Amino acid sequence: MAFTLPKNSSMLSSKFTYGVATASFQIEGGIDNRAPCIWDTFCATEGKIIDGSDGSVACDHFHRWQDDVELIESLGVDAYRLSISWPRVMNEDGSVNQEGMAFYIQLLDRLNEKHIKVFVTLYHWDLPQYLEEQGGWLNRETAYKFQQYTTEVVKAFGERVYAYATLNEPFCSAYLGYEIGVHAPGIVGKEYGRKAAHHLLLAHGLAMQVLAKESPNTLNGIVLNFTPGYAASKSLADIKATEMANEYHNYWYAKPIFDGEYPALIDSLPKAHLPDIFEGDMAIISHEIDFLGVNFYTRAIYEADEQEGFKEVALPDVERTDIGWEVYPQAFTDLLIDLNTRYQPPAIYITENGASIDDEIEEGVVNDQRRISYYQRHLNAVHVAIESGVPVKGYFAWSLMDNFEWAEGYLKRFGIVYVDYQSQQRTIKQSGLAYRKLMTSRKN
Ligand code: IFM
Repeated sequence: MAFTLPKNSSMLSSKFTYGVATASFQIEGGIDNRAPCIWDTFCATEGKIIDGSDGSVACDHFHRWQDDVELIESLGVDAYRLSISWPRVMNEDGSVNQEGMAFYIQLLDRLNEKHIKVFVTLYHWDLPQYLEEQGGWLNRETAYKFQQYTTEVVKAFGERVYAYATLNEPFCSAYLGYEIGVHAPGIVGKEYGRKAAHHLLLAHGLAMQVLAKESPNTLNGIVLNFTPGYAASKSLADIKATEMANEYHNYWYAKPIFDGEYPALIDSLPKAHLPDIFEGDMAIISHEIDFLGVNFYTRAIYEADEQEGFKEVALPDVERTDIGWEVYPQAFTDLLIDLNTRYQPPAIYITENGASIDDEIEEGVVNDQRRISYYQRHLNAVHVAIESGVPVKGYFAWSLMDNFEWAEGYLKRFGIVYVDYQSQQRTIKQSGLAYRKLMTSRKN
């Protein structure tokens, strides 16, 4: 089985970057060697993680990283996207945890030896618990702590990195973590989400200042997730509600970065829900970026709601992945064209795309045809966007391997490599083999 793309597709060129992605908390384990993070605390809170699991072992990547680099190499990728665990490299007193930093340096060195480009994400949700105790992302000071952490990482990593993303999916950190509370730290209240978002965006801008100055040779940017909203009907009310939802969930993060202002919706939100925006904040947030990382999985359908303005509804009888997300690749093309039209980003990398499927391993084979079909259609969707002029330069499959899927624990598998959590054995799925074929068959 192989993925196919039209013969003349720029995605068949070796200049197009293909990779696999992971995140620290989801794969590392090795918790005795770092300070606790908000996800350790959240996992330890009864009822927060569906299967009652945690990240203490995960894929045990902290101890198995050498084999994992071999695995990554064996897939034939150009690039590996990983995240740095902030509580592994920074102590509470602001000093560097040298052992933690050394862990990443050896990993980066090995990837460099193998000519695998390293895409580093500085924050993929594992905030040090000691910072949460000071208010976490509700505390403006956390943004400045992030800037200091970025400075230390950049100094330590030197020339080893190809691209830095400041944050992964600030929507999830702010909305899921501080507004509806289904992610760590589990805070609930409309008065918190936008405040956390503002401090996250400020942290991004402050880190961009450091990256632009101290690491001018890397591509520096941010990773945002988008779940484009579509109206449930042609009624004006549903269309307006959908615009509102898109501003609240999607453009809330992109517009400040590109345009230096929040979406117009900000004017109709209650004052108590708004962040304190200091003079100069929006200029910091809209620091020029070299690339926008786009994470895409699905779309959402909205209808008007008298109380909330908009309400998400579920379409009956549509194809869904195991996590319940609709498979709708057209939204991927639409999104990429829309982002390009609105903001003209200098470059876009698809930093995550993939499917959760209830895989089974039989005689050493994981025949994940539904995931293969998902990837095939989404690769095509990216191709169509490129043909329409969107500057997509690379694509990362989420994920390298099955891992800790946040509030879903280990029940949802997104990997192109199967992980047996008992033995920690890794098995490349059929989707992984198809991806390898696509990458290794490129000619020029
Ligand atoms: O596993 C997550 C990842 O950490 C962030 N983006 C979405 C993925 C699937 O839910």
